[in-house]
Amino acid sequence: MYKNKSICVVVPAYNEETQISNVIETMPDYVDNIVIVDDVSNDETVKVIEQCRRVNEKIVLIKHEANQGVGGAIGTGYKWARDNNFDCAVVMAGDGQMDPDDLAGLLDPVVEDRVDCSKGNRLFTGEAYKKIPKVRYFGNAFLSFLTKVASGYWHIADSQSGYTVINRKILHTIDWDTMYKRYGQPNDLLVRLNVFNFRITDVPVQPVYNIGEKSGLNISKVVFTISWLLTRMFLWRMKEKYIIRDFHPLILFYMLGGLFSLMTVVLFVRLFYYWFSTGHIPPINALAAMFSFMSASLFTLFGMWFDMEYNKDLKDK
Ligand SMILES: Nc1nc2c(ncn2[C@@H]2O[C@H](COP(=O)(O)OP(=O)(O)O)[C@@H](O)[C@H]2O)c(=O)[nH]1
Ligand SMILES: [Mg+2]
Repeated sequence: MYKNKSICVVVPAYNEETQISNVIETMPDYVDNIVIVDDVSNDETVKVIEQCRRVNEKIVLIKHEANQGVGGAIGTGYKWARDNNFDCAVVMAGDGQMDPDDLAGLLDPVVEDRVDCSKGNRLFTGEAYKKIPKVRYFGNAFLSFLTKVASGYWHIADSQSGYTVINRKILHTIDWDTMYKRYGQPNDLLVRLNVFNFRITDVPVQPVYNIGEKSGLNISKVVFTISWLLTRMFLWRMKEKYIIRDFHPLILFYMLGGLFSLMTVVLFVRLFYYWFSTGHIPPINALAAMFSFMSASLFTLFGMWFDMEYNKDLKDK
């Protein structure tokens, strides 16, 4: 128990035979249960966990029958926490990249009911730029920007950090079976939380690298799949939040922004085609392309601004 709230830590683990025992041993005492979800690891992960379980009765081991990916494993853990009536569910990786000393700081805003969800942010310390490999750092920055647009949580950054705490209300509201099953899970969850107006805050945590972890993530591949996921989730959120639950004019701004963006592309392609085939640009064509570009940027920016305004209270005050 932490400040009278029961705490369940969900640990997704795939081929972590060298790392998992350290995660278990360094778990703070106030954690009530550690639910480790193995995803058909093909090394000795399960054996190591079973050994630890003999001396540590807080451990619950769930074994998937087929590999579902890290998001699928987190969903399984959350459902266990929900069905066992926990107050808070935490996610910590099985490779030891989440510092247990940061956990109390993440739990505080949730157990004090200032927010419904808190998330670790590794960028506050300034150390991150030195510690996180560069390709990942910039991939993360790009995805964090897209996640702001898609989720409407403009005050949240470092979207790829999976170190999170959620409360009982979230556990019982979100449909965990439909949550994204692979590396885009943190992004998917943020968009879903926004539709239900859950409050969320970022808490500074330490970036942990070079402790023997081996990442299964290929950043150049994941940037494309998560961008596509975020595009779909953005459209879904617009429908759910601003059409079904409310009718907000920002939807018109975003729609006009999209329409003019499409027109801008068509007009610029036409312009270059003329340029290359005849050697000159008809002024009316150039004017139309520029007008279309300006309208697209303005409408889109206004859409974003309204969205930001609508969600500005969903944070720790
Ligand atoms: N259950 C499960 N866990 C996974 C899977 N892929 C990764 N993980 C776990 O998710 C955590 C983060 O994965 P990792 O590859 O280290 O991602 P990174 O730290 O963002 O580079 C680690 O604890 C992995 O063991 C999977 O397919 N299933
Ligand atoms: Mg890792």
